[in-house]
Amino acid sequence: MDCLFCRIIAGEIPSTKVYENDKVYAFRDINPQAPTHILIVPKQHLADASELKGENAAVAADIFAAAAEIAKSEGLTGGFRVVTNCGDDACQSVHHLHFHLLGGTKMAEKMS
Ligand code: DGP
Repeated sequence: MDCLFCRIIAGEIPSTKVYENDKVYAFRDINPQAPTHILIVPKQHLADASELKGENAAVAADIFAAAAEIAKSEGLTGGFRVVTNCGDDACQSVHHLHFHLLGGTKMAEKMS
């Protein structure tokens, strides 16, 4: 298994877990870009958001259901942002689908 996030999900590499269910694992980003910065990843290995189609479409629902729960447990009452980077133009660096959950501050209106 040479995927970093598969190894984190398997517990082979330590992480600060904030949420887990049978489909989803979430942990704090090692390089936070907001007061709250959590990575939400499907346990199923998908490379990126371009694979969220057909039989994988339910993965997106699982991720956003987890995001809403985590935002509540993290006290993000002012709101939050969910971002996924897909491919080189978006600077995706880990090729296991993941969503950044950001919050705890007023974020920039511009996203690129
Ligand atoms: P992206 O650029 O969208 O592929 O985001 C990858 C994120 O993963 C980046 O914000 C840093 C984070 N990250 C990379 N390696 C590790 C790690 O070993 N542990 C944790 N907690 N986060 C990591």
